[in-house]
Amino acid sequence: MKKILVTGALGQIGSELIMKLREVYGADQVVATDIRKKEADPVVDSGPFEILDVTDGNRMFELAKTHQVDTIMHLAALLSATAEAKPLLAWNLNMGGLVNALEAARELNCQFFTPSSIGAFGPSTPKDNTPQDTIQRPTTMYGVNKVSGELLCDYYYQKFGVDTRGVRFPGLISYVAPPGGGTTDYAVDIYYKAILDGAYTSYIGKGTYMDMMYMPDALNAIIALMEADPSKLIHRNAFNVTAMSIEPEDVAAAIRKHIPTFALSYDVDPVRQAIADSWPNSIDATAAMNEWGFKAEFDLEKMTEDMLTKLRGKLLQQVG
Ligand code: AKB
Repeated sequence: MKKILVTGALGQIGSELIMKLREVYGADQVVATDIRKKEADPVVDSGPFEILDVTDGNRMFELAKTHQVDTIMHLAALLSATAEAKPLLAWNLNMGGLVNALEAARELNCQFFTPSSIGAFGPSTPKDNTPQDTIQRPTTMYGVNKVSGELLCDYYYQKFGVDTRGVRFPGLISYVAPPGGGTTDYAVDIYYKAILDGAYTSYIGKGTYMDMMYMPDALNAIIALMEADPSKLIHRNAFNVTAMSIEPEDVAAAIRKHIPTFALSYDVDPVRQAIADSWPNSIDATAAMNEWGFKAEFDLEKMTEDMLTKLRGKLLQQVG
């Protein structure tokens, strides 16, 4: 990776990935793109930024060509709950954007990364320690997009030799940019509410286990996979990665070590609960560990301490 174009740069992953990539590869080497531009945003101000609607394949190609990139990281996509509310938009944006990005990578001979998700699994998938290679019959539009995306990336590698790589991300927790429209978002919201109100009402029910990961581990995973020796990669796209399998009570207990009076209650949203119920309780990341050395540094306790400290600082800054 020498010069990288990133789509969805102002989203939850992009906001932090851009800054990390600029730190590692140089500010001018990372072209951030998004459908909108934010004023006074570090992503916009710290290096090249271009407006890009990922459904516009010509513009995507032109931008990648003009900036002479050798790597495309395609992040722009609707998350699971929004995709369920707007399935046709999700198909058009998630699949249209992906095929445009893959085409640009094919024509310009770029290395390629796009994230899949635990959403690529469904109710008939083994729920515990879900294997890397297993049944994938998701029942959500997001899941259908993710499985199709995994297959499409495999196809571009096998058919055209595009160096496609990807992971199946669990819920990602971070204090920088909030996620939007995901099923796992409760695990971010809970920290904001713990600091601001000392209490949180969860839309995901008690005892619902899902995999999660802290953003610094997710960023390191992306770079490690992209830098990995290709001869060692058996799976290439859609590696299971995870740092913890947790339910709302686990997060509450970790928060109470810092905010003892924190109160958790429930008002379950049937739509997001149904999505969560169709996903694994925990996934097996052995293939990622063996093939490219994946390792997560943050467990629930370490993440909670860091998250509360950093979020407190951020919220105080916003008030002051
Ligand atoms: C979502 O909840 O939609 C995402 C995901 C797990 O892909 N965070």
